[in-house]
Amino acid sequence: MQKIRNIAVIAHVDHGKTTLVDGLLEQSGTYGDHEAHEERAMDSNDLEKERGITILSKNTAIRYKDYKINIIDTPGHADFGGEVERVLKMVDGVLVLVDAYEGVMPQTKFVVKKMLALGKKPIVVINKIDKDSADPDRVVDEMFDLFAQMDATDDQQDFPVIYAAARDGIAKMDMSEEGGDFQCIFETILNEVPEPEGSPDNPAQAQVFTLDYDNYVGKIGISRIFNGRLKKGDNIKLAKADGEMINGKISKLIGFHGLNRMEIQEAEAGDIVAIAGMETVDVGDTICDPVNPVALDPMHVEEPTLTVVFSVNDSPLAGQEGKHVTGNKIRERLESEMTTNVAMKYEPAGEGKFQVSGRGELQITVLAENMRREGFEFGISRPEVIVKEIEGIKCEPFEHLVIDVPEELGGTVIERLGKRKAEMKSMLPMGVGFQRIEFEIPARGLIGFRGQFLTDTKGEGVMNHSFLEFRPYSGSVESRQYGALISTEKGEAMAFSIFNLQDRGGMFIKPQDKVYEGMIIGEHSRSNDLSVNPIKGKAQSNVRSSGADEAIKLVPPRDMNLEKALEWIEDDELLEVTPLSVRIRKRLLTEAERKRASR
Ligand SMILES: Nc1nc2c(ncn2[C@@H]2O[C@H](COP(=O)(O)OP(=O)(O)OP(=O)(O)O)[C@@H](O)[C@H]2O)c(=O)[nH]1
Ligand SMILES: [Mg+2]
Repeated sequence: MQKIRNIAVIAHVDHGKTTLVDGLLEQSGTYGDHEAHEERAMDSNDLEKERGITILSKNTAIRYKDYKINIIDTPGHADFGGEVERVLKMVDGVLVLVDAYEGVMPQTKFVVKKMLALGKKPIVVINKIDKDSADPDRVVDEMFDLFAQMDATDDQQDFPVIYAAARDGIAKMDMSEEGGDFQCIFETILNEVPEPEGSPDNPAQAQVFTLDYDNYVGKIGISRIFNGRLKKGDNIKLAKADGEMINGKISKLIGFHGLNRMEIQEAEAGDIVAIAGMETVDVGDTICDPVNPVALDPMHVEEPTLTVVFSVNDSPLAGQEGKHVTGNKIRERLESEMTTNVAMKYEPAGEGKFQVSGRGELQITVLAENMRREGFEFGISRPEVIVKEIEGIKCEPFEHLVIDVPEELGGTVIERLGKRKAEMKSMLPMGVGFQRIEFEIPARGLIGFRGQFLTDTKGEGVMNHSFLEFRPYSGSVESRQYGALISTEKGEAMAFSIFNLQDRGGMFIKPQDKVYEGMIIGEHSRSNDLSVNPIKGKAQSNVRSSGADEAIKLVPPRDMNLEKALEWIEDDELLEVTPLSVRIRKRLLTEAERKRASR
């Protein structure tokens, strides 16, 4: 039997997982001599590269001595936490990274809790020790405390600690050592992570934990083989979550090595491979021996907590910038998304309307962003949390929120969050004049909070949150404080009118931008909506003006990207998303309609 170790790399967002995997690939000599590779090589899709975050978990394999180490890099953002949970079932040990300054963050808690509950063996990596503000001793203590709080077993609590500057390829077991490289990480993996259980001689059992799609071979299930052998061409039975058994055949078997995937003929217990040939394959399905089919425990797929409505764009500018604009096209696209993205759900919601649910705003924006790049044009409504009934009680999702703010601003932020039904749990000084405040807050209270928070803290505050649980509904929370500046006209915005409007609030548009009646062009500095004319040119007059008024000084417009705009809008507003623009509008475009509706 092959010597294998299976590990996942888990952590809070940005603590350096993908960078560490770069180092593991590099220092194991997995790359060929002339193989080109970029920084954070595993973040392979466009959005991941642009945003510098991991969206999908991905696996790779390296050789170290005579071992094969399968590594799964996971996303750290809370919206993708469900995926981490599934990945954890596929591995025997984990590298838990934690930033040497930031320490334990909401998603650190989330992933550590899941990992401990599944009985995995942790190796703690204190990363970014090169930072000036690094405080590795404090962070090690925080990890010990966290493990203890979360009922780690003695064996888990006795975790090895590695200190690393992953970006510089440095790792060591002792802070006092000079230099150091990733040898100690490889050795610790070999020594601490249990070898896979199961036997190649048992009837085959493999479980699918991620789906992929390829135009040539169709749906692909990335799977961990727990028992037996799988060969290309094998007949198998596919055990579904509902107990159904479907006959299938392995048309292709794909192995991983570094950044490459290659066709292989055979794989055996303990390994992680991609399997093609089963059109109905889903996450959690077991690929079984056809004679002796025994399904593995189905996998828990996290429920969505947030929902929005995608709709056919019906603004006056509809159809001018997009390629795919019809309800049919949008429906097909959403349906195809759902075949590989198990964490999201979709259902039709009336003529030209589609309800899309997921784990958070980022997950929804990533889908919308991909669609607009593919040429789609559509509307999106304000995100709503999913309310559900548990034992007869109306419940809503709650989040664990951690904010780091300059000390003098703590009070302001606490007051704001109070109005959003947050409950403060702790407050600690963080050194360098910052304090860390932890809250529990209904997810509803967080919608639209980020923009406010960044303004309140002049961009210095940092906030992080992750899903806690469903709890009884907490009543109404404060929403947006300011009204909208709404265009009364259709045409192109004029510098002169924007100049005159800018003391009414913050503008979202610049001269020459297209506007229409009912489009929102800025945020009013008061709480009510205000209708304005942004296309008025300067009136001709006989009075000679001095040269000075030619130099109109415009404040740069606020950049309302998809995420910011989605957080900003209210129930009676919509986003209009096209490949070229993100516009904000009132659902009802004319003032008369809005007046009628408000009666
Ligand atoms: N100073 C310092 N920065 C690092 C180190 N390792 C990673 N970084 C930086 O931290 C940032 C995040 O690194 P990533 O590897 O993308 O982090 P990640 O954990 O994979 O992030 P997500 O996948 O989005 O959760 C990047 O800008 C890295 O260059 C380190 O050892 N020291
Ligand atoms: Mg990453």
